[in-house]
Amino acid sequence: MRDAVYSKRQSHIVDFAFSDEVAAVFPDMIRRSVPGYDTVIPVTGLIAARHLGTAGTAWDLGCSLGATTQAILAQTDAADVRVVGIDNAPAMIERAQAANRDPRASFLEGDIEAAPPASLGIEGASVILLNFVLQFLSPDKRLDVLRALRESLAPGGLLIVSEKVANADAGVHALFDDTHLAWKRANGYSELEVAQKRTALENVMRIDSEPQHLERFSAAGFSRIVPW
Ligand code: GEK
Repeated sequence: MRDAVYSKRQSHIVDFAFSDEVAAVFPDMIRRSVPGYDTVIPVTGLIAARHLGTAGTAWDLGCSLGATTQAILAQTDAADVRVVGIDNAPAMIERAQAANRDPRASFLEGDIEAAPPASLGIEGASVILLNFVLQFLSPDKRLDVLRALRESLAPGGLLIVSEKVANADAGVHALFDDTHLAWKRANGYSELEVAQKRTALENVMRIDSEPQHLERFSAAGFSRIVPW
């Protein structure tokens, strides 16, 4: 279904939420809004599946409709692999559960910022994925969340993170930002849709620069940090 959530002029723009209206058009919304999404998801699925090998559990946090979960399972026939998707938006989890056909996948409603990983069942994880999710957590909670996730990885476990990043150089940042908006218009979003969505996301999606991310992974105790 085509995303038209911001196509009509709104007198008051409320903060963006992962509502039922958004969940219904999410695949179209994310493909037309996030450059690289159609590459990032299958490649993270491939990396995760290779790391899992013949057995183990991967946790797809902020799973939305389960695209990453399904990308992992598409890359492995191993019967003893499990993928658990967690999201705090009920509309996403209901749809992910309804569409799932793979008995190795399961989906749970849970808040990864509020709940310690063990209370969500995340323990001894082979792989944890955060695809475009950290950017929606409170900035002051991100380090604690990453620290707790590191502790819930099995020895040799892997955390895969994909994010929109800011550039520390304001001029370069403005250039990329402008290019991103042009890319959205090229994907069929009107000037009004682009502007209204931007306002709605202002307080909800707060992005960090790559050096901030690298420093935080290090502070959270990750020993090998590799940008991809
Ligand atoms: C994909 N990974 O298609 N706890 C759990 N989930 C959360 C939280 C939280 N505290 N905060 C936000 N979310 C997906 C795409 S979308 C990215 C991820 C985007 C969830 C939120 O409900 C939403 O489903 C997801 O994180 C972010 O591979 O929309 O740009």
